[in-house]
Amino acid sequence: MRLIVSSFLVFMMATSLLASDALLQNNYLRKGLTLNGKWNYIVDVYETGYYNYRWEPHDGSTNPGSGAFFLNEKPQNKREIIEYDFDMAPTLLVPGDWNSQKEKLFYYEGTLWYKKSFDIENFDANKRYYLHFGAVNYRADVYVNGKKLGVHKGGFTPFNFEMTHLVNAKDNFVVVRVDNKRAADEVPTLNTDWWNYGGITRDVTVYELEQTFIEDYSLQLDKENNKLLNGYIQLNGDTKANAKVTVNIPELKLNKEFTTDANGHVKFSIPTKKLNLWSCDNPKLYDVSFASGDDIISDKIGFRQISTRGSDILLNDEVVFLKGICIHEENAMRGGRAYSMEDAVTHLNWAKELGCNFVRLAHYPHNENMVRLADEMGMLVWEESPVYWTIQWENPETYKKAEQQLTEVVYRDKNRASVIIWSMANETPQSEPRLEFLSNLAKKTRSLDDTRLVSAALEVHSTVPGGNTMVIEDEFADVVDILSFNQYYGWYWGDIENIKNLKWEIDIDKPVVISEFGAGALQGYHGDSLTAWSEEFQELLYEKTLPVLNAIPQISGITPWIISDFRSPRRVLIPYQDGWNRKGLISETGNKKKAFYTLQNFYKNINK
Ligand code: GCB
Repeated sequence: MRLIVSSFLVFMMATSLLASDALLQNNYLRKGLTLNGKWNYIVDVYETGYYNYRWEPHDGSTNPGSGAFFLNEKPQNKREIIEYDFDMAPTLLVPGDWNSQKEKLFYYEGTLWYKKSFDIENFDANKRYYLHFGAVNYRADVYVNGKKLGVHKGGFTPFNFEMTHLVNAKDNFVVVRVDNKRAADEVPTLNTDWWNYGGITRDVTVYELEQTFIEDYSLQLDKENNKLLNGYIQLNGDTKANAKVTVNIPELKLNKEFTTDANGHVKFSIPTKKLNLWSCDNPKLYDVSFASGDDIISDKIGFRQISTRGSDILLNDEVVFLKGICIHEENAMRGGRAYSMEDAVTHLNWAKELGCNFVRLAHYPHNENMVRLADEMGMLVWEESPVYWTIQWENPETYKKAEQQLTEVVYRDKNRASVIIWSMANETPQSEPRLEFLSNLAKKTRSLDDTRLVSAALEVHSTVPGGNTMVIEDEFADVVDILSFNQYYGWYWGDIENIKNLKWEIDIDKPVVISEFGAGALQGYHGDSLTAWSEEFQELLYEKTLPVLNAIPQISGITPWIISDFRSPRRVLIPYQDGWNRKGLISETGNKKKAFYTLQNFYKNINK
């Protein structure tokens, strides 16, 4: 019994050390102290800063001289040897991946330590302090002033830790061990068609919070009644129970007070007068504020309904056709992961120029600037979980990682009107365990947010090898709200001239969105329209494919692959690829290929 109790305690200690704290809602508009900028770094291929020479982790050790990098030690006298020194080490910019900042880290996958010193101006011992990361790829072990705050895994979602007990006004330091090694049981897994950029890739911020503060809230239009707002507020802190909270929307002259329950939670519904609904043509955002005591948090929220009826997608009860394009989170022109509002402006302006009202953010959650800007621009958004290709379907730990990452992005973006689809996965091979895995993910997603649509990029097959009749034979099609599939007829298989002979036998009455098609083309390389890698071939493929897809009876949207060329280690063919997936409509130098205009023209003339 004693043994059981003590191993349980060890387990509890380990899990509480590992879990990141409850996420802060709307860190985007909360005021904070940015830790962006230069961070010192040490590349640690052999994990010297994490393990001793017997390969035992230093974690928890405060032993001076142990060699644990997170202690950020300095020699105390001229004889003392400490075999690392962050302050003598070079710097990397945060946010930013390391691959695109230092040539010798271009292909690096492994452990790298970051350190940043900081003071907290107007430090107030009566406040609470949180350290927030927009994203770190992939595993982050976070330490403040030599003590471990916790670990987070997952390269594309936010996390935060409370550090009230550790910080002071002056001379604080944060050390982060970042490890981006790919592993079979992680999400994504070993094999992807994109670059595994490592590092602290999004903003790092310190938040000063009241003793009891608003941790989370939601405010959305009811699915059926467009004069009813539903929401909740969650407080965090000692006085969270039976506390007064208010929701204020000045433009609607709406100011409501509610009282939280014993858990600091209150769920509410607020009848309103007629709302100015958010749509692509009218991306109306209301200023909304939530208050509890001295804590006031403001947001800009659009209200709209999204649903399906038969094979139609309805935005505010009107049929909408999704004129889309896929986007990777990469700024090829600067090089590296995209992270900033400027990057988002570049991508979404390209999409607007194409005539899009919809973007598929592939293949993982993108940074928050994208959805915030999409909210402002009236651009509809598909967000995706990094469950890609060959995940370990039967591993419950892998499932937990997928669920956690999806939960984190749903949590972050639930108040964004632009986001209409949660995608569970991309091109996953069929099997019973995979069906169970994805069905559980869909169930979890709907339990978190039943106001949006669920989909996944599936695959199509011909009924006989090389045949012309295309079907979706996938039981997951019964689970999703929108049937999406990727198809590469004319590129990976089939002769593009024959695409017109394809027959689509899709007997499920749901909207169909083609989540990918495309062809590689090296911008500036010209040939006749049968020459692979030429702009002309890509142009021809778009010309032939678009009308055929558009004739699928249930078609409700298209997102060709992809807005711009992106780096992929899988793409080794010189001179055409040279480390780039060339299916972009725009080159890595920002030049448009011919097919860009084919798609633009198609969207301009589409009568939907
Ligand atoms: C796909 C994948 C995408 C690839 C693309 C390609 O089906 O979903 O991640 O990059 O094909 O270019 O082959």
